[in-house]
Amino acid sequence: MTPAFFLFCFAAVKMPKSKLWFSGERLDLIAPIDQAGRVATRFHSKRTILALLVLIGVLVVTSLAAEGASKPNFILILADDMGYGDIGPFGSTKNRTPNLDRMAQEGLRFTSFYAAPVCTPSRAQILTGCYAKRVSLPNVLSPAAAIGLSTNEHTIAELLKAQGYATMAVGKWHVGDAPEFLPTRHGFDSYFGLPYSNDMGGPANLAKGRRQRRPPLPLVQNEQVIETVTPEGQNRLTERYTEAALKFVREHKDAPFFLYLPHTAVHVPIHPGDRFRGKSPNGLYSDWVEEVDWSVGRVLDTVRELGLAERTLVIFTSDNGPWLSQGTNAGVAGPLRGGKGGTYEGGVREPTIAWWPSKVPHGGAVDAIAANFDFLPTFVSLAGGTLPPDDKIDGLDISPLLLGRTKESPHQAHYYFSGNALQAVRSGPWKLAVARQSEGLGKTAAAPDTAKPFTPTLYNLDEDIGEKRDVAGQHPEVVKRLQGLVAQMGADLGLTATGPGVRPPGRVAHAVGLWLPGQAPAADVLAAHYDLQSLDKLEIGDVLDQAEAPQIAGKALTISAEVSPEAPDGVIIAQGGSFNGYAVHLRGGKPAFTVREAGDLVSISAAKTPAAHFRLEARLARDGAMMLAIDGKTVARGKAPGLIPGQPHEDFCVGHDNGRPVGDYDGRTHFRGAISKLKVVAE
Ligand SMILES: [Ca+2]
Repeated sequence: MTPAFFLFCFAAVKMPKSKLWFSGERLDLIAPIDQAGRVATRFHSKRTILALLVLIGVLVVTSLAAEGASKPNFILILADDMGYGDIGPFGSTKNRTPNLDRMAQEGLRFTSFYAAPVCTPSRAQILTGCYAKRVSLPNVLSPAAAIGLSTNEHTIAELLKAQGYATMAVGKWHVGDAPEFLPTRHGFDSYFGLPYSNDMGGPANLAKGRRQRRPPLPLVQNEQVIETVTPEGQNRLTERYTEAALKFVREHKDAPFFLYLPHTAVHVPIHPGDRFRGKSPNGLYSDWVEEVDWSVGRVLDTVRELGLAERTLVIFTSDNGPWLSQGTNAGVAGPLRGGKGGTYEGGVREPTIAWWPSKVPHGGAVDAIAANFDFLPTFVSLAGGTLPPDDKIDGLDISPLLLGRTKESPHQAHYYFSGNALQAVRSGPWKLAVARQSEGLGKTAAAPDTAKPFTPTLYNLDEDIGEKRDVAGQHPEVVKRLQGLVAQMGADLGLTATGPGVRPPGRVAHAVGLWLPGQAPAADVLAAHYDLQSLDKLEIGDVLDQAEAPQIAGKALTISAEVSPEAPDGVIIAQGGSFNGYAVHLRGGKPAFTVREAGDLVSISAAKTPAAHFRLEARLARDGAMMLAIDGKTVARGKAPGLIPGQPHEDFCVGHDNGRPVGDYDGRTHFRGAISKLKVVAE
C-alpha cells in the first residue's frame, strides 16, 4: 500500500467535502494543504478515531489490490521473421506502420537488440532468459518433436505468475508440441494459437511413397486442438490473435498481467486478413506488416482506454531477421547484412520498441547491446521479484536502459550462435566472426573456398554496420581480446559441441503431435518413425520429411548401407539441401560422402571403383572429421567445419535427392541398382 493511498483514505473520511482529483490510474491526491505547506493531518475527535478504525479495515482489505496495482503489466508483442528495415521507426518507407511510428515517438527504440537466427531458439531465449544453446533448443523444432522446453527451466511466465500475475500466451509457440512442452505447462494460465510455424502443417492427402506423420496445421486452445487451419483460415489468424489478446487485457485490467503475443505474421506463407489483403501498394508481405501494425495499435488503444497506460510496459520486437530467399514474401534487413538463419546482423538484430509513457523516455533510441533473453530478468525485477538462485541464466536486468537511467549495456559481450555453433562475438562496437557465416537460410552465397582455412574476421559495427570491411589486420589487440571472450563462452556452452553449461531439453518417449481428437496416426506409422535405425524398410524413391527424418543437428553421424550399383552416378542417401545436410552418392562409379554445413560444402571420395556389391560406411565425427569406408576399409578422409549445425528443413531421400540437393550432383534421377541395410546413427 502506498503513502498516497493512505492519504487518500484519510482524506476521504476526515474531509468528506474536500474534492479529490485523479490523474490516470495514479492516486495523485490533492488534499488540503496548510499554510506551512504540509498536508493537514490534525485529528482529535471521537469521530476521527472511529474513522481511522474504519480506515484500517479498508486498508487491510484493499492492500492486496493496491500492491497489485503497483506492479506493472507486461505485454510482449513478437513478430515472426520481420526484418530490421520493415517498419517506419527503423527506416522503412515501403510499409505503412503508423501505430508503430507512434509507439516509437512515445517510447524508446533499441537499435542493437538481439535475438537468435531462427524461430525456436529465439523463443526459447525469451522464455528462459538463456542462450538457446544453454537450454538445448538451438534449432528449429518440427511438429511431433521428441524434445522441447524442459519443465526444469524457470520461464518468464512462471516467475511472473509467482509474483501474482495473470498470464496468457496468444500466437505461435514453437518450443515443443508435446503436452509437457505447451504454454499451460510453463506458467501460462491460458493459450490460444499455432504451436509452431504456419508452413509446418502436414497435407491432408499423402503422396505415394511418403510416410507422413505430420498433423495438419493445428489451432490450439490451452492443450486441445480446436481446429485444423486451412489457408483461408490463416487469413484470420492475426485478427483472432488480436481479439483473444484484447479480451485477456480487458478481463485482467485490475490485476497485474503478462501477455505474450507472438504473431504468426509475417512468416511464410503470407496470409494478411481480408481488410488488409491488396490494400498496401507493395504486395502481400507489406499488407501483412500493416495488419501487424494495426494489431499493435489495437493493443495500445485498449491499454489507453482502460487507463492502464501508466502502469503497462509494452514491447514490440521480432524473433529473427527476414527470410531473404522468400523473394517478394520476405522482408528486408535495412542497412544490415544477411537475414534469417545467419549470424550476420541482419539475421539476429531486431527492430525493437519499448513503450511505457510514464517511465520509458519518449522518442529516443538506445544503441546499447541488449537481447531477448533480457526480458525475463528485467520483467521479474520490475515486478519486484527475484531470480531463482539455482540455474545460471544469460539475461541481465536492462531496466536501467529502459527507464533512461543509462545508455550503457550491462553485457560485456554478446554471442552469436547458429545452432550449436558459436560463430561470432560482439563487445562494444567490435564484432569478431570466428567461423564462416551464412547470408541466411536458403541463400546461396558465393561458393566459399573451403580449401582455404577461415581466419577470424573483425568488424567495427559503429563504422560499418553492414559488415563489409574486415579490420582484423589493423586491430590485433581487439581480435585477441574478443578471442578471449570466445574462449570463455567455449568453456561454458562449447564452441560447436555442447559444453558443461548446457542443460538437457525436455524429452518425450513417444511424440504424437497435435491432432484433432481421434485423428492421430495409427500405431504402426508411429512405430516406423521411432525405429529410426530400421531405415532399411525404405525403398529407392522414398522420402521422409524433416519431422520423420533422423534428427542430426549437432550430432555425430554414422551412415551405412549395402549397395549394388548398375550405373556410375547416383545418390544413395541424402538428407538436407543447400544449407545443411549430408549425402552419400556415386560419382563416376566412385563412392563419395558430402557434408553441407551452413552453406559450406565438403566432399570426400574414394579413389577407386569398388566391387559390384559393397558395404559402405560414412562417418562425421564430433570434431568434423569425415571418413568413408568400403567393405570395412577406409578409402577417404576429410574435414568438415564441425557437426551439421541445424536440422535440415529438406527431406531425407533414398536413392535420390529432391528439392535443393545437398551436393553438386543430379539428385532427381533415381539410383539404378539396389540399396539395402540402410542405417543412420546420430548420437
Ligand atoms: Ca521466425
